Amino acid sequence: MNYPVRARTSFAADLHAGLALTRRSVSPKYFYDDIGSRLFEQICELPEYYPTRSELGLLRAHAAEMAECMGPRAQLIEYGAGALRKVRFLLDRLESPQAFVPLDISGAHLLAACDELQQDYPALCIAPVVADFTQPHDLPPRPAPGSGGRRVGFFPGSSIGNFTPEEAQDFLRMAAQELRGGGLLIGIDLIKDPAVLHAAYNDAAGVTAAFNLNLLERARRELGAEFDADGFFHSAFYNAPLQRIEMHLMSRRRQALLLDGVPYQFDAGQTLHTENSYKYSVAGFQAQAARAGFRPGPVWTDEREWFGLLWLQS
Ligand code: AVJ
Repeated sequence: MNYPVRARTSFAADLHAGLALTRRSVSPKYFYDDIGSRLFEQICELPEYYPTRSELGLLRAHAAEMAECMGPRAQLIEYGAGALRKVRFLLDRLESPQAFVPLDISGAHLLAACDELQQDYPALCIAPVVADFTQPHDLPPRPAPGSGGRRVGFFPGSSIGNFTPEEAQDFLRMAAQELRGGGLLIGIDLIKDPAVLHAAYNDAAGVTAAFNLNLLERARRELGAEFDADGFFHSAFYNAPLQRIEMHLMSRRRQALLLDGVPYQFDAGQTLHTENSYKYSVAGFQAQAARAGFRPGPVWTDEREWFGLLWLQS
């Protein structure tokens, strides 16, 4: 395994900037410290949270066709790697992959997952990159021109749902360049009954609430932020006109959150917006990807059409 490439993040600077806005917000990428990454894995097991199960079902059933799209000797880039569970279905079917390159912002988590993967795939070249993949990042060199292998991408979990349409476009344009001559296998959460969506982000066990609140707890742990532990609560709802779930941390009362000595006043009911999770139609997403330089390819969806995996040719 190669030595990972390190990148810095700036939680403190971004949190200050987000708290200074009229509509306070912070990037959901800051959910994923070690505790947050673990909570997210718990979310994926929840009965109400269908995306992970739906996508795993699609991978189980169709990984051979997906691997076929990627071709032999592929260099497989995974954007936002997490626990590295889903990619195993592809690795089991890929013909002599050249390398597997998982990118993730959570370093400790990524390296632990790579160690585990390496044990089960001892011959696989794993080259992890600790980086925010929305920012310029290093990658290993492309497969040699004569090798017949292509650089291909895997972006599962509907992680692209966290991006605004403009950010999604930026990502797709970057990926189309980075993966030119190959393609991208991407998971998207599909537009559906809002009641189903609501339940997925308001689970009965309260894991999603803990995941959301961990963002503030992380600010307390890492940045020394001061606030009442019970001063904020989890709020998640479907914004139908914008086709997205919104998650917020809502203040129960008038109070101040203190960050580096700066007091940020919250009124009762005022929120810190922590996440958007956009839902797409297959045709709508393909049209957007086409504007970024991808040609639409095969599509796999579950029976209820709740989740889709799309192959996009670059
Ligand atoms: C990892 C962004 C796909 O939007 O469903 C799950 C994150 N947030 N529950 C999603 C999440 C609350 C998840 N993504």
